[in-house]
Amino acid sequence: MGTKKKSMKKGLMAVLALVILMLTLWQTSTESEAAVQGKWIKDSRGWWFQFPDGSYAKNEYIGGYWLNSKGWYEPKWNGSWKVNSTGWWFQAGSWYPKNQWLTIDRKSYYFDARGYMAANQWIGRYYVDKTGAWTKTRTSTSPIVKPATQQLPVPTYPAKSPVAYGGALKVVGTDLCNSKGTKVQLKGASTFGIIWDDGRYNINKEAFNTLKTDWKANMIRLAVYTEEYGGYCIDWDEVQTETLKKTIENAVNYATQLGMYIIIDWHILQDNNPNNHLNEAKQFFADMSYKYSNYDNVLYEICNEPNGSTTWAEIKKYADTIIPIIRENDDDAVILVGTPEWSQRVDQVAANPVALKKNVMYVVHFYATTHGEFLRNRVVAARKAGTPVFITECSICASDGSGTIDYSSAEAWKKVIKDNNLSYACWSLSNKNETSALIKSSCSKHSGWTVSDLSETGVWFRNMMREQ
Ligand code: IDC
Repeated sequence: MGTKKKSMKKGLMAVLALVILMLTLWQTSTESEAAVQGKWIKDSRGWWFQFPDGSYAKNEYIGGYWLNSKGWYEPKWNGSWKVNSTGWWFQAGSWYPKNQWLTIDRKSYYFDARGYMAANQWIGRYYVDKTGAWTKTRTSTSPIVKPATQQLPVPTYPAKSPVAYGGALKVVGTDLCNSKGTKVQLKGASTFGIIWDDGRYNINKEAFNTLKTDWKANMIRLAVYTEEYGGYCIDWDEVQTETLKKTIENAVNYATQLGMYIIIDWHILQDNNPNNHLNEAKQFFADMSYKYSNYDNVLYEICNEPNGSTTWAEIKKYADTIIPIIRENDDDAVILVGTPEWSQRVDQVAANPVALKKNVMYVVHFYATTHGEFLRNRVVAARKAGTPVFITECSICASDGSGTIDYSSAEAWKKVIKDNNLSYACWSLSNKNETSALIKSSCSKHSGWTVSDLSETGVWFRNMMREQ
């Protein structure tokens, strides 16, 4: 019995040794596979590294050894990767790269101001993946429209917030999904015109937080009018344009700090056709998409409500101009495209959708008293035909933003929204004396609204958001 046990033990040891040997061999072979192809060569001047195609390493690290601008190995710069709880960096003696690119083992890495390796973000025109290696460059060598903004680094969202859960959104089939591909519903409120007194003071972090915590909203839509009074395309003096830009920046910051999604809405209206301010739109979306290319929570609505005689073909032409500009800077942000007749013709899209379809949705707006069954049917039919639909603006009164509320039409819309898991933003976060204003005109608070501070419309939407 004793000897049998001993020999069994011996056998086990032999197997174990074999496994260890195999593992070691496997590891060495994968390591050598991962190593840079080429060979070290020594001549009278010193060491250099030659690649299989005959060229040689210059201004880069190979296996921790620095090859200088002439291609010679410089022993004093020997370096290696380091990691701590914040991230990775590369250390050579007391030196480490900061605010710069560095080529290490044939891959380009970017190191931020503190020296940490950047990952999953755009650095100017270049994208670094999760390993930190540069993987792609903006589509054209010089941008279609040069952004006049600074690019911001990847922000942090509060734990357990909607954006911390949802991440970068994507469109799968006709549905809006989170980064893992599970269906999501964005719901929230649209601001009033961002410069208008009846709503501008409600653009503050506490107000957004009231919507988030009390209404259960996960999104804000920011109405940047283009041609109406105070619009972005109106020839105002410098200071006022700067005020608009600052308001947009503040709003994005508040939403980001709360972990909410935010739609930047190019609110065309009296300008009928988005092509009327094409140049301004090109620059605006180049600026925004560059500035926020590292923000997973920003969505772009490129034309609120084309109207008058504007056709879908004209809107598509506009969209096919603006979308590539956004895509140069941000290849996955969700883009929302308005439709003819004040964004009611989602039914016209399927026959001729935009060219770059990835993460694009089409916009429908409803005002329940004016827009009944016919528009609900269009929404359902459009989805059946393969068109992703997003309701970026709606209310339960008439389409002039006032008049009476049609509760039964409103309930029917609620059902369509629920049945199709549609995302929606209600109009608007203002206390103007009109039915669509969510706050009573007698209420002068700019955040922390209680139910008694809300208009009938406000109460209805708050209930709906808390329910679904
Ligand atoms: C309305 C505002 C109103 C303002 C007007 C300016 O509610 O106070 O005077 O704009 O033209 C929309 C538009 C939205 C409208 C809203 C109500 O997108 O800008 O806001 N509406 O008319 N489409 C349908 C209704």
